[in-house]
Amino acid sequence: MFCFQCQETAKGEGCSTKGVCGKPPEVANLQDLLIYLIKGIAISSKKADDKGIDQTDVNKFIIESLFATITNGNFNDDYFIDKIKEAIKIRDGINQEAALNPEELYDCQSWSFDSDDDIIEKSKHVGVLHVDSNEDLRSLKELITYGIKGFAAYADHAYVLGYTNSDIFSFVKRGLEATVDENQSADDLTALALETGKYAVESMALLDEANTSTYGTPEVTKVSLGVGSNPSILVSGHDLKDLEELLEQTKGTGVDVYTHGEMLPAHYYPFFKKYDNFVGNYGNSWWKQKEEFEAFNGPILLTTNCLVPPKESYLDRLYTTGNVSYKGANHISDRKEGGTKDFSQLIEQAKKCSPPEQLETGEIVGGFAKDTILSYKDTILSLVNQGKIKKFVVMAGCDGRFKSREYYTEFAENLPSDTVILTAGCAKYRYNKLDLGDIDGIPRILDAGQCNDSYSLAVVAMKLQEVLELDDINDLPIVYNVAWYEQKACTVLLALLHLGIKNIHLGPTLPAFLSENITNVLVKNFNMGTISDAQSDISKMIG
Ligand code: FSO
Ligand code: SF4
Repeated sequence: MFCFQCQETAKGEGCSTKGVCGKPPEVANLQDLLIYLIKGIAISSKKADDKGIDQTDVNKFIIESLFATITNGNFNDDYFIDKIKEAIKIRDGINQEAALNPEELYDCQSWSFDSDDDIIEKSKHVGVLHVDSNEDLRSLKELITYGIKGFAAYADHAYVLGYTNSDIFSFVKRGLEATVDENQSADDLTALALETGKYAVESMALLDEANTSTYGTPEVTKVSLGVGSNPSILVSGHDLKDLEELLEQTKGTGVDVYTHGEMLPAHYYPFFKKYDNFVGNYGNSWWKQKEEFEAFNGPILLTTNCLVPPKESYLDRLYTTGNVSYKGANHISDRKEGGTKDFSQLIEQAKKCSPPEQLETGEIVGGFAKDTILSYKDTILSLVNQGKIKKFVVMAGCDGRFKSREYYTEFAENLPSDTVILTAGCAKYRYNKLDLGDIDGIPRILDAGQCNDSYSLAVVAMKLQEVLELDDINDLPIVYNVAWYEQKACTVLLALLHLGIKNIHLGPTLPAFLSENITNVLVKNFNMGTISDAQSDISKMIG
């Protein structure tokens, strides 16, 4: 195996024996093979689009498959073997319907497998290092692929809520095709990486529309951190539709529901406030889940990444759904057309469990998505004009388990009192429980929501640029200190670059998949850099 798609990759170079995330080598290889086949399907499906053949099911298969290979999502080799078999059927179906000649398309178009062992053997020879020997081209191709994986996740969430955009699907196919096109130069691929950012913005905008149209506009909300005395279910991941159906099914059962990790922002949506048993947030970001799931005592539902390979002690209480899977955990099947998922097994198990052990008390405040922040626009501009707010610091992105991430707590704690943090994603857990106070009523930490709600922060920046009549978005009093971990953060980064934002500090380390030359291109064109120590960075960024 070889995988270097996330920030925690072994030695900052690549995982080659087993993932630091716990991904077994067999699963890593099978993910490589699935991605390889998906690239072939993208080529065929693009041609079928051109012939006017309906590709709705194929589009869905492509985005779900890409999403399933994101870090910390799916650790189950059987899942990927099934997906690979399905991919072969889908590929042959398109080629037949569109009368395409597989020989002329891509080498994997003519592959077929006689057995699972055959699939496993083939999967050992299609990894990123086998496919491209030029480090710079490989680096750009991986940047594009990870950017597409990231926004495929957002497109999938929007899809589940009934929102799609054909331009996004078209770009997914065009982008994936380019990553296997030997005629693409480094310049072509660099342009395509920035174009990936355009579709990252569109996907986040689509998901924002899907979420706000379905669940209302996020509001400023206090979320309880303590626990009650009822048996309970914990929901983690990012999928709001799963949460909706779970809340509907737990109504009146005496079972409470808590959010974990990236589900925290669900509390900000008006729709979910009607459920009396939706009581609060439990624990922190994804990497602390082993202790927190143990202490929760009740069933835990993982709707998307980030899953950490579980301890035996709570495996029987762990439920996966969607494209999350772990051998030995329970799995809730997908909803049938027009139906809902069936969470009765979790609810029945919850009734037999003890209430959660209390980890914290108190509450935190969030819900500062774009409409809320912009409703304070006049107050904020007046505080900026009076010099009471000197800088906004965007600290969106992901959290991670490495000690180096303590930097972000130290950075937030030591920021001058005339700065305001804008955050989204699980990066927030490094500082969202600090008491940083407020500036004339504006809290110094404004949480917009999940990682995809980084879109909200970009919209706020664009709106402020317009109001202040600035020619360049980089003239705003906003600095960017973004933490990344997995491929959704790659998509957020590409989105920011597409919007012309420069001087982004990306940490705690730069991606291992970027070669020195490609890193230099980003430094030269966007003045992108990484972090050093908190105090020096504060002096450098805030002045
Ligand atoms: Fe975090 Fe995990 Fe949301 Fe990611 S929970 S790391 S960027 O999945 O998607 O922020
Ligand atoms: Fe390693 Fe990250 Fe890949 Fe997991 S996802 S195998 S930690 S690079």
